[in-house]
Amino acid sequence: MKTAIIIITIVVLIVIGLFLFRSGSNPEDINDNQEEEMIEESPSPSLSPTITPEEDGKGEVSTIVYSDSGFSPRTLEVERGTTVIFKNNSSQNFWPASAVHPIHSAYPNSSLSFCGTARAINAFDACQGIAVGGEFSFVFNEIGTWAYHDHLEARQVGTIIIR
Ligand SMILES: [Cu+2]
Repeated sequence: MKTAIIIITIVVLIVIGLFLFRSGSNPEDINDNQEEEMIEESPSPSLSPTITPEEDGKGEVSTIVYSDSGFSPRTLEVERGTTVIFKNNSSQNFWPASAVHPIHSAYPNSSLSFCGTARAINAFDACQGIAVGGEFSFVFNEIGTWAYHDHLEARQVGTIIIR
């Protein structure tokens, strides 16, 4: 009988411990973005390495090379926050932009009609032909599967998966 009471007490303590651990870590998950922004404003060397979540690709850079045979890699999977550089190694100008040609509005806050306006800065759209040897870079903050193309050679397409 005593043994049973001891076992039950231990089980109850473990359950309480688990409950406290989980309720203590949940607010941290919900406030991920907020905390990251706060870290940017006031860098704290002792906190930033532990709080930065693993799935955050902020600061990561990936490159897609465009040649006369198209985009390579044709499908790129990266973490949210990654900067993707589209490099023009083809023999003519290129214009990377979100699907769907010709309106370019598949990616959030994107549209060919935003080019030349203040909204262009958030649009997944080069908004102009990029010369041979030049590049266009864009930071992907939206999770999802995003098709894109070369607006000047619309049969050349690719996909970026943001996880
Ligand atoms: Cu287009």
